[in-house]
Amino acid sequence: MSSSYEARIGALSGGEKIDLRSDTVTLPSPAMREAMYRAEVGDDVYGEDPTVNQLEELAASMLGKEAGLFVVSGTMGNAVSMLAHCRRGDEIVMGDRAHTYLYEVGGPARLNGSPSRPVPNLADGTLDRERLARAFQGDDIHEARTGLLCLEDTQNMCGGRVLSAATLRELAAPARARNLPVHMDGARVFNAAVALGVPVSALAAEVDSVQFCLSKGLSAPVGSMVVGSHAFIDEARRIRKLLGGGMRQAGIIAAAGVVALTEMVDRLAEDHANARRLAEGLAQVPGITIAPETVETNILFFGVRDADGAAADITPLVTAAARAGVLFSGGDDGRIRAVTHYGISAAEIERALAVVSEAMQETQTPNPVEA
Ligand code: TLP
Repeated sequence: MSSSYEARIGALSGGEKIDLRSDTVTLPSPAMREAMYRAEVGDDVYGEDPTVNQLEELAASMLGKEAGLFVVSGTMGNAVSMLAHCRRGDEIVMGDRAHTYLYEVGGPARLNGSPSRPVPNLADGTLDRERLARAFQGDDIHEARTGLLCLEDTQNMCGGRVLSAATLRELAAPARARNLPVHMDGARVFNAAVALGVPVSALAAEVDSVQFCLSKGLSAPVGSMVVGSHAFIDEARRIRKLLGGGMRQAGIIAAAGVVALTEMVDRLAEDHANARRLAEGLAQVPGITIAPETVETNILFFGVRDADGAAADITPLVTAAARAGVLFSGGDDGRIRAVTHYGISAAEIERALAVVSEAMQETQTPNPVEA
């Protein structure tokens, strides 16, 4: 199976393209396809899909929680978690660069009347402690009551930064002092655990619930997991149904999730090494701005500067690199994001570096007619 299969994967991923836009572009491994083909299934809304049940138990035990829930996406996992923890109208404290704040369609506000209270994220992915301490509300009748604190590990928009167990504990403390629950958007929590060299349960132990993605670095085609206490997961399951997320023979996709958790965790270290190498190489390219020492996992951001050292437009570089087959995502904040993942080799990182170097020369050489 494997050689023609690998060739087909190559074709599906665009052949020669080196796609660094996100780890969401990962394709299922041959073992995942095989497991999906062979999966035993049943009606999961009746709790009768053995493969979904296996995945939920496996996720819960790896994270050290009582129970798990298979959901369609990270966004759904965070939404069911936020709604399960909060009463209607409760405010949710989170980072101002959190995925839950920026990129989840205002879910809690629309679905639960729950406003978000943003606290400034610091460059290291943590939160401004002083602003965090003042973010909790509800003593005064003018204020919405705070229902939940959300933390993100790794912190995507800060550059895949890792929050250790001790840091999570420290950030959770103001919520704990008020007896409030803490949820982790752990879309990439396995990257955090691998980078720290600790079991993922050590990070999960600092929070009440975790959402993590099977379909990013772990390379499953679909799905995320939510884990927490039995009572929390019972409520989350009801909300998943409300949102239309009660799937039926979902074992077909859960089977890939089981492979993701049993075979794809340790290899994340390769993605981290590739990201570090990419960052170090980029730092050598004239006109690129990057701090390679801040690259801890599989995400890095970099910028472009002009001859005077001022931030320059990233569009010419992103466009030229794409023409040469290297895809980055260009943010509207003037930064380019690169994400390493399953399917990107060390050799492809070297090729991407050569492409960036050439593209920089091309885009930064003054036009001789105008000069
Ligand atoms: N992140 C995607 C985009 O939406 C930005 C990416 O390419 O990084 N939490 C975090 C920290 C995430 O990075 C993402 C997706 C999610 C939640 C949402 O997961 P999905 O896409 O499965 O809904």
